[in-house]
Amino acid sequence: MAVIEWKKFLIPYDQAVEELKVKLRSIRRELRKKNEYSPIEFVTARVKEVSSILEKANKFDIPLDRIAYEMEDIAGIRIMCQFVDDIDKVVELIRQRRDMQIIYEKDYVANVKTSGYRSYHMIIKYPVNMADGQTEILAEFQIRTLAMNFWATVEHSLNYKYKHDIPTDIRGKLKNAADAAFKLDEQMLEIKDEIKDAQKLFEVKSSLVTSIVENILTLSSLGKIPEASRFSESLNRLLEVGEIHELNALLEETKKVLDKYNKR
Ligand code: 0O2
Ligand code: 0O2
Repeated sequence: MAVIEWKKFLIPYDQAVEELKVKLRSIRRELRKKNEYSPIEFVTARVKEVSSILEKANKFDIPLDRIAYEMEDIAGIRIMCQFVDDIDKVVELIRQRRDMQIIYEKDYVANVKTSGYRSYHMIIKYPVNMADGQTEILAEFQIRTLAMNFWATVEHSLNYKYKHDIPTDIRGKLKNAADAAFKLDEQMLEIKDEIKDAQKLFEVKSSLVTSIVENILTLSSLGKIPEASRFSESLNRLLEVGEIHELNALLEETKKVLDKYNKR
């Protein structure tokens, strides 16, 4: 049987996981900066533990020298979405990328597993530039909603606790919980526009408040304390109940006063 130097073997996987995490989080950051909706809510990733790799190789009869080719989830990236239809958008984003190659996809959202598990899986081939040249590794994307993730995480822990032999009554309860998670996703989709509007409103307000605070700080640093205090008080009054047009008006006022001093 082949002997594997695990530390060395896992280096490209560690690197791939770090790179993919950054790349996917950047999509979110870029869209948010442009004030656009991001179908990606958050991203986690991990390299499989050696003990789990060995366990899986044993279970599926994978010879150790075939692990890199036959075990597809040594590098695992999980992408969480707010709404079910965001999953399709993320899948599309990944399909369009030139820096990875899709090997195959498994749609456990349309084809729910008997356990109740739902997620969209994509297996990709990803090139990693190492100190001594390029190598390619396989990685698994799991794309799911927050509700799907909550359920899968709980079920995963229970499987671990009961060594994949969850008692029937708990299995039944998990099945009910899976149905509830499914319904929650459906209901969230129904009020999606309302939720997105509220989130947008929050973002617009918070960016207005940030600009006002910056102007107040500039006024203070110019020694214009009475104006700065007056604007601070107005801002405090608007913080909780202020409408967008009121915050906008306050921002304009601070700009006018700042312009006056800057022109001098
Ligand atoms: P487990 O086994 O669930 O207890 P960061 O600080 O976020 O930049 P960090 O801390 O290295 O980086 O990793 P991050 O993003 O917190 O992600 C680690 C988590 O990945 C794991 O936590 C899991 O929640 C998740 N994860 C676990 N298994 C898988 C998997 O099979 N596929 C994917 N895609 N993600 C997985 P733990 O506690 O390390 O792991
Ligand atoms: P980990 O790191 O413990 O999560 P299979 O024999 O069908 O179960 P296969 O063929 O390797 O497994 O691929 P599949 O079905 O696409 O599953 C790959 C991964 O999806 C699993 O990795 C899990 O992370 C997740 N998954 C699949 N089914 C379930 C499920 O019923 N419940 C939960 N919680 N997660 C699931 P591993 O190998 O379990 O590793």
